[in-house]
Amino acid sequence: MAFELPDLPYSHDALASSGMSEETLQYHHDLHHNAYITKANELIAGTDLEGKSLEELITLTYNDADKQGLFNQVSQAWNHNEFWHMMKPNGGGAMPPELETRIVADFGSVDGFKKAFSAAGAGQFGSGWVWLTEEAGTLKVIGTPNGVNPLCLGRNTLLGCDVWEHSYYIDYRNKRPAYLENFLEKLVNWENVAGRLATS
Ligand code: MN3
Repeated sequence: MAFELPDLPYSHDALASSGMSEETLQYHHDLHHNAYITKANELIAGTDLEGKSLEELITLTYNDADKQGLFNQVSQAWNHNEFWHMMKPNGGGAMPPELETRIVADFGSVDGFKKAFSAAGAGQFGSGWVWLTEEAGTLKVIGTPNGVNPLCLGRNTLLGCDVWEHSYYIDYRNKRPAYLENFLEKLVNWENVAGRLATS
């Protein structure tokens, strides 16, 4: 069965007062995210990859030089499926205590984590993502190019922020650090992050 564009878990204007406009979500979800899904379906149709999940396709294509076109589409389809749930209206604020304890243990402080996340996101050259993931039981921040995500590296995905220009150019123009700061302070759904940590 072909992949379908999932609805946003909130209305298109729900994040506007938290620093992500209705116009950004119209472009980013309805056009960009939809394009990844449409192109993935086109590349899979009629091949022996039909019927596989996005997660399976990401793992299968990541290291296959002949399938990078498909990898780009399926990884970006999955990344955005997850990304919308990592934000919520009036997000940010305090973390659930069990998550904060882990963050403080591995980054020294919540502020230390935010600085590491913002620096990795701002420092990712060109298009990509910044992630919070776990490596051998320790929380880590990593930046990845294009559609690469922690699944490709055999790791869990706790939080991700899209740093492609299409994610911030309407609201922040060229100011990626301001977009990242707003993401951490006003958009992140920390309960979602804590839930991922508890089940991964
Ligand atoms: Mn995007």
